[in-house]
Amino acid sequence: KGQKPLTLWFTGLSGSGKSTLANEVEKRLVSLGYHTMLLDGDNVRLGLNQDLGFDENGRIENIRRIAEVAKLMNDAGLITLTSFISPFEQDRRKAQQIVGQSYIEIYISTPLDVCEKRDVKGLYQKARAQEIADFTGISSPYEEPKDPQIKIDTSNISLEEATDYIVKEVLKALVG
Ligand code: GGZ
Repeated sequence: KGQKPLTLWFTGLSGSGKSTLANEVEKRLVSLGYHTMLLDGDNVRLGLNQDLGFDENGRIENIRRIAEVAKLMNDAGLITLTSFISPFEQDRRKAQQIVGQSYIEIYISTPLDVCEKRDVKGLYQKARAQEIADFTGISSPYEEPKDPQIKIDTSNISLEEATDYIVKEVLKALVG
């Protein structure tokens, strides 16, 4: 089916629900007949970007390369979903420039205390114990998006509700 390429740029803290939601949104789009590509830590940080760490320069280069890949995927006609913390405003603006008009920012605004309580991977505990350096929200900043196209806090809603909301907003961009 003919489709307009988009890059759905998920941003938010570790544990905010980005990757879970990006996965669900992708499934929903695929079931509607769209062709997609999901970029996340598992397929990018462990491969293409395995030379990069979590200091400021590592994150800047991480985001730049992801934006370039998203653009290539868009050029191939795919809806790209990216799930990275992308903590710096300047880098998100650069990503938007690289990707161009197809860029849609989705801020998963689940607050730090909720993310820390979830602590799915035990990383916040390690960061508090200073076993991990430069941990976003603890020892490295997260600059809140000022004007995201879509914003959702997953603290008090189900995965299904959050997915429905994002998909509804994305479909507006796809048909509009
Ligand atoms: C933040 C870190 C760090 C540090 C490892 N700070 O919850 P996760 O595990 O699966 O997601 C986090 C992921 C963040 O990588 P990104 O590529 O999204 O970050 S950025 O956009 O800022 O470049 C977390 C894990 O990697 N992780 N060390 N110090 N998250």
